[in-house]
Amino acid sequence: MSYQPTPDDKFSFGLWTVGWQGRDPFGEATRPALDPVEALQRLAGLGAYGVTFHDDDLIPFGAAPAEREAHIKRFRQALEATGLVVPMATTNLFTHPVFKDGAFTANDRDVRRYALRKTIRNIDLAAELGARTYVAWGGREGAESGAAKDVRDALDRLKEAFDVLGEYVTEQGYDLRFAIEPKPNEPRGDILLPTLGHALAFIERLERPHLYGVNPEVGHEQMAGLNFPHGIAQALWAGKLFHIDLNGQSGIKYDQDLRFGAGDLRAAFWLVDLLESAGYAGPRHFDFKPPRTEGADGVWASAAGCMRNYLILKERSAAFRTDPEVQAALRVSRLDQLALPTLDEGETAADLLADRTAFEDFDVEAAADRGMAFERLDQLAMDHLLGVRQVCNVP
Ligand code: XLS
Ligand code: MN
Ligand code: MN
Repeated sequence: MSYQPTPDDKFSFGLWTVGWQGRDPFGEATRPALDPVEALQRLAGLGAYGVTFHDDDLIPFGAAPAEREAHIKRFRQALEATGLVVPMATTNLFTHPVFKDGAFTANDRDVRRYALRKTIRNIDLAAELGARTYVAWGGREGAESGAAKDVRDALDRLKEAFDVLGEYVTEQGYDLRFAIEPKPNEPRGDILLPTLGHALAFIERLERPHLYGVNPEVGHEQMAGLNFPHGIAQALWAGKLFHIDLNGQSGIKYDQDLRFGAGDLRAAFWLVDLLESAGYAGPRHFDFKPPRTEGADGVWASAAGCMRNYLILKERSAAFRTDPEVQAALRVSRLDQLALPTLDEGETAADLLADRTAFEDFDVEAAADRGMAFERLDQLAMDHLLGVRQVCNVP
């Protein structure tokens, strides 16, 4: 297999990813600015299908209307020339100092109103460009100290903001849904909606819950020590996986945004296995940062590596799932039983209480003695991941 991506793989990249100049809290940029048009040409050449952007990635903050239009026109022409689509767009509500205390939850009311206007302006552009998902990452919605933010009031304001945006897209008739992106910290000491679970619970309190889902990022959940594939499984189970940010992270530390497959490789394997077996149909979106050690060539090698690693893991997962020994091992570990309802169809709690085999006659010790055989199953997965088992029946 060549692991050469094609548009059918639905790989997309943020303009801010390949365009990252390498500025960090301790050092200046190590790379020159990248023209979005060049980014599109290079990404299309590598086999991507889509490109995403924050408003300010495309149009410099504060650009006059004519300048804004010129940037949009050039971008549209590059989209047409390359055949790339815009599946998602988002708002930069974190770079300018006006957002230092947040955007939708800033203590200052005028800042909150400005943030909503900035977002709505880019939602109009996103809809014009055919985006179906609008991501909202609230990086500055948070605090460094206890009294600085009344979190319950802030959540009221966050709900208010999303309800206003939901009302707006509904009234405009846009075919656009929101994907909330959780992150525990960075740049704020603590960010609101820090994990997938917080975001999923929040969505249910909104006026139009069907319009909102999540955009989980690999590294963000792993920064909190959480199991990313488990979180994704719950988002899928809830019908809320609207979008995904793929990258790599090595444990609980700053947001590394490594290329996909770097960092926790086993989590990446189980993630691809889950997305592919669950039939996730959305974009495979990379939100990574080519390390600042890289020059221009390294940027494209890093972007190509994200897609290559996804395709390798997809192949490894297919080999794992179609291996007859794995299928037998799954049965030995009783995964087929987990898929069965615990009560029979129509069986009630009273029926369960009347069933002596379920309790009075149940051999607790014998059941406790049964091993689960998970170690053999996991070693089979490991062998497939490491490529030491012969690949059989790969579709
Ligand atoms: C930052 C986030 C950001 C969002 C989009 O940590 O990942 O890049 O994906 O604003
Ligand atoms: Mn990140
Ligand atoms: Mn992200």
